[in-house]
Amino acid sequence: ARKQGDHVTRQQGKIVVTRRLPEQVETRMAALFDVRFNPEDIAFDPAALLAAAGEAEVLVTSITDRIDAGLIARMPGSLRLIAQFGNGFDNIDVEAAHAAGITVTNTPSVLTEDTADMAMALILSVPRRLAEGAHVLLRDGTWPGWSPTWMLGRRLGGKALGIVGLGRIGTAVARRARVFGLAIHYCGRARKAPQIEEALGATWWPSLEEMLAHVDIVSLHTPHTRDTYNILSAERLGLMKRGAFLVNLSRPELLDEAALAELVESGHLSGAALDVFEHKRGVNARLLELARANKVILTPHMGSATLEGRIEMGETVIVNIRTFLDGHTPPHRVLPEGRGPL
Ligand code: 8YV
Repeated sequence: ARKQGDHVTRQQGKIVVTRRLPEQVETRMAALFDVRFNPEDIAFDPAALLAAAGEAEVLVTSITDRIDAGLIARMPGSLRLIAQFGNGFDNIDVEAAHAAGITVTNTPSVLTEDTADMAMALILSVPRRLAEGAHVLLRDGTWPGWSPTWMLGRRLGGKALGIVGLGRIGTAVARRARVFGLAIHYCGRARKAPQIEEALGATWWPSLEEMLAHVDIVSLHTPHTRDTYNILSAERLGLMKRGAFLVNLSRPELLDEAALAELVESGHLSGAALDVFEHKRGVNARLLELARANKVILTPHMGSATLEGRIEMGETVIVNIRTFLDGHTPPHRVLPEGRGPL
């Protein structure tokens, strides 16, 4: 039987990892634990995982690995910890894990700044027509030459940015955006302390609907939970200002992709920059078509993808595992309670 407090020495820790991790992380983990990496880099195959699991005490997962109640029930009885290599953990049924006596951890903080950098890059990319100008025209040799009327985008300074979720990443985005001259607006579960609002120059909106109707750019920085699923529904997206645009580096489940495509197609929204898509379904065909027409910028879930960030995520996973195997509560334990409505 699994007991949360059992003491196990580090060297005995049997770990199974769902996929390959950056070399530096794998080397470090292999030096510390008895570890097996799934040789597949991209695909997640529950059957292969179960076959590789052996008597694993720890399972290391990533965002596209669906660790649902059914899989948790079929994992070996030795499993006591699911250590997510990532900040978000909506791929894991934390309630089912908890009910089975399995602890869950994640790697917050270490990817905050990298993700905020990418958010800023995407916020800049739509109004300044970055992908179209820098990538397509020169690469394809379709640039007719410079003219004062050519490639006119829209100025970022003076526009209003609406941040949905002013948590760690949202705050890091606000700090950057302020330097670019954007007025910061936000909504979220709770209003921030006056000194935080003052430091960011941030204006709080108790209603998401009202904020959407006020801002020029909407950027999503809230996790995907039962309560945030489809918060940007067709109806709410329709409230956005004419000419506004949307940035999503969080989770695809937060918004209605078909409605977003329609609003860009109709010209109501000037565009969108999306880093996340429903992994199983792939990219929505209409959004892909809009990307071909340079109305939408699509990046393949690159928000936190820096070598430094990945190494720090690996270190955080290792700290969580070692602390747990030493019989203590890991620093980044995730609890099953819902995070509550936005
Ligand atoms: C990474 C992410 O792809 O951490 C998250 O929540 O969405 C991404 O930054 C992920 O960490 C890798 O598992």
